[in-house]
Amino acid sequence: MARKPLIAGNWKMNLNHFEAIALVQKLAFSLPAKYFDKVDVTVIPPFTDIRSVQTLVEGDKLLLTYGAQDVSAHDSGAYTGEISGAMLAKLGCTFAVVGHSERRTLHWESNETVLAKTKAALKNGLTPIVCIGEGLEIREAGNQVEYNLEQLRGSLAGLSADEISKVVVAYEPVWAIGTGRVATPADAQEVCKAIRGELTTLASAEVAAGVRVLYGGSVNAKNVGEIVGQPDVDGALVGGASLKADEFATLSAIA
Ligand code: G2H
Repeated sequence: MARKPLIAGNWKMNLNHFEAIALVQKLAFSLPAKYFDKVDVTVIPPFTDIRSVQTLVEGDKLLLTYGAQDVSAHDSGAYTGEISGAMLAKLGCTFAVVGHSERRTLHWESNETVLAKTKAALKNGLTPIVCIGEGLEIREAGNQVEYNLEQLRGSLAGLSADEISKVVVAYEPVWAIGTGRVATPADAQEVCKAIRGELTTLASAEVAAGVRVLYGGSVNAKNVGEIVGQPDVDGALVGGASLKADEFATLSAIA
């Protein structure tokens, strides 16, 4: 099954309302509609910028989509600081990132939490971008495949094949995030291929063939071509380079 590449720009905790508008306007100018025939491009702003992005995307009928960097596992109620899947869906979000390593590490999110958030996203019609990835010690010990598959199984535990068919998986080795040290295309392919194999076991070969598996970690306009050229890498989750309109547009066009 042909998988359309997805380039997702994770802005992390950057850009205020005005900067968000300026970036999306530049992207709209640099990414003409024809690009969207071959690649899906999405931006993942902080919660506070989502409404600004929505206004531009809907007002100018842009083909760019957008999503959130996290979603609450809860539906509503006394959860101070949380944002629900229903709220994000109401703002027109397509995606919700779950289990980014910065949430797993800095906010102690377990696979169980990631699974609950994945379910909350699916329940509200959002596509979860489920992130997994090994630290440097695991990589140096050569245990990266086993470690990532364990995280994958934990983060998708008990989901039906139909639910799994609706997720995007992002492989982001922690040692490559924001460090400028990108995985080699072969490193990315090794783990992304193993992820697809595991999806066959968790769901079916048909589902596994359709799920998009992204690579993330220091992706830029120079290295994106080789990485997404790998047979099991279907796009990229881009951090730092997604804050620069020219570079993000260029790398989206290459993907
Ligand atoms: C990994 C990635 C975006 P960067 O976190 O999710 O960030 O491209 O800055 O390494």
